[in-house]
Amino acid sequence: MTSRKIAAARSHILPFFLLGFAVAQAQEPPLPRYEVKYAKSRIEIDGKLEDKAWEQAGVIELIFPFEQQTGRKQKTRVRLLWDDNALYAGFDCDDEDITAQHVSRDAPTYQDDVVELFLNPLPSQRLVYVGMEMNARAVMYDYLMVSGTALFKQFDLKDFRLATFLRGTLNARGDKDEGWSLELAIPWENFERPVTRPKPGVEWRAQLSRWDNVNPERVLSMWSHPLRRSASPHVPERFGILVFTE
Ligand SMILES: [Ca+2]
Ligand SMILES: [Ca+2]
Ligand SMILES: [Ca+2]
Repeated sequence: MTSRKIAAARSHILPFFLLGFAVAQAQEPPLPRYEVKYAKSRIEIDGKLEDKAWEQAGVIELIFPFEQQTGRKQKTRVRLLWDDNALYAGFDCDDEDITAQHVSRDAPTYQDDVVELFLNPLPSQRLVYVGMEMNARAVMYDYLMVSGTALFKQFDLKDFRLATFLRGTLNARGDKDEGWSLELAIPWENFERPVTRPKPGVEWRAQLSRWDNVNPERVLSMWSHPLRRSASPHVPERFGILVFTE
């Protein structure tokens, strides 16, 4: 093709390309928002979401963004709360077969039945966020993620409290379990300088996710759709918005 023909072809292609782009923009689902309410009473971190305070919190149900994953789609409900001391997360997982092998801090818990919380406490930047991947045995894998590629697992959260409660048997594959739940408290000190503990109206960014079932039936469910074909939750520009309220 001569350069003149290419230029002519481009002049036809360009408007269609722009149209496609505009359609893609219009269809992009908005980022989900969640009101993190102030806990009016004490939360006991025992893995059971039976504390009075949890009744105040709105419920997020994770979605299944990846059509190529054909394993069992088991539901997960997540709640968040805060108070002067900490951010609280409660995950409630339906699960017919609870499995988790890893038992030590920073082991690859993402290979187990695991729930994940990614927190960006400084939404003016998208370079760095804190990742927490917690399995059904209440084992924490925490790290700083930088640029979506460099994962610093020597980063350790201070004084967090974490517990799970299993409604079923762990790693006993022949029976039918009901599910498991997880409670987490993260003291605000972990984010201080440059971030301070939130005041009402402050917004942070976050993703919530869960890996479930055993290979090759692994299924990833999430809060905010990552708009990617590959099953990875590490898409910080698609993190949802947390709004702290009274
Ligand atoms: Ca509790
Ligand atoms: Ca760590
Ligand atoms: Ca499972």
